[in-house]
Amino acid sequence: MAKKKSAKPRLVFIFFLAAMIFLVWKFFNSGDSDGVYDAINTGGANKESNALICDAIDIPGYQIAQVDGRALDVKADIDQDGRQERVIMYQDANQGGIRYKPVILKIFSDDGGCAKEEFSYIGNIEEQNENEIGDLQILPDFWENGRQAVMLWAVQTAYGSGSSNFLHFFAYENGKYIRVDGPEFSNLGGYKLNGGVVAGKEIIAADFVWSAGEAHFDPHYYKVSIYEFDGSKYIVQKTVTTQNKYTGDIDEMIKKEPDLLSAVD
Ligand SMILES: [Ca+2]
Repeated sequence: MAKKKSAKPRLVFIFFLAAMIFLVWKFFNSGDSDGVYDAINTGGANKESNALICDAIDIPGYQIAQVDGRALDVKADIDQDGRQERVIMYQDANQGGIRYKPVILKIFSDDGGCAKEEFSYIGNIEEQNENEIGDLQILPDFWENGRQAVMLWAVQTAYGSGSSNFLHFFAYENGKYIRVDGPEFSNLGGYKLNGGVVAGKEIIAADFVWSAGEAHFDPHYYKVSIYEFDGSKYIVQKTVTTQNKYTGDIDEMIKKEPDLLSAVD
């Protein structure tokens, strides 16, 4: 009777031990790459193909650009789907201080570390090579449509005394990323977002007029142009030449000559 009873608990114990060994083995074998992809692809779609569409952030020969020590690698929900995109500005990695290659802007969706390239802009328009960067900013509700815009101030320079400057704006509309070009100005000129709360509604651009006898960096008369956004592009509303000479500060021009802004609207 005692023998009959002792066989069953032993079998139960062996089965229990085998189950524990299996669970421990399973635990230590779950941390492989499949586990990582599971974490990335929280949507639960075909994980094999999703894993393959992660895009490289690095561009050979390029580095992430910096302006005043600030890396131009920012997160913002540009397409307003509730998830942040990663906006990265790249510049030629040439360390000699001279950059020949055009700047590149890329927008990635960034789902738990799996970057996917959604948009790319290469700074080479109308055969002009934008090889340096003045600034990159994310601007909220830029055109009063609730959407953010990425503003790129790109610069074409041969590292002499002159340069050409270009403003580009990128936003997401009707299912795709769009580019809207703003004013162009020289290195002695400048721009001012003058739309108030709706920053992109109006932009003032100023550029110098070279008069006889003036040196490059002397004060100049300026041509001031008012650009207004018509819903899809910027249109010059008026251009006025200043009465006084300036060094390029638009606020100073407006303060001294408020008439520059009149007759608009
Ligand atoms: Ca988004």
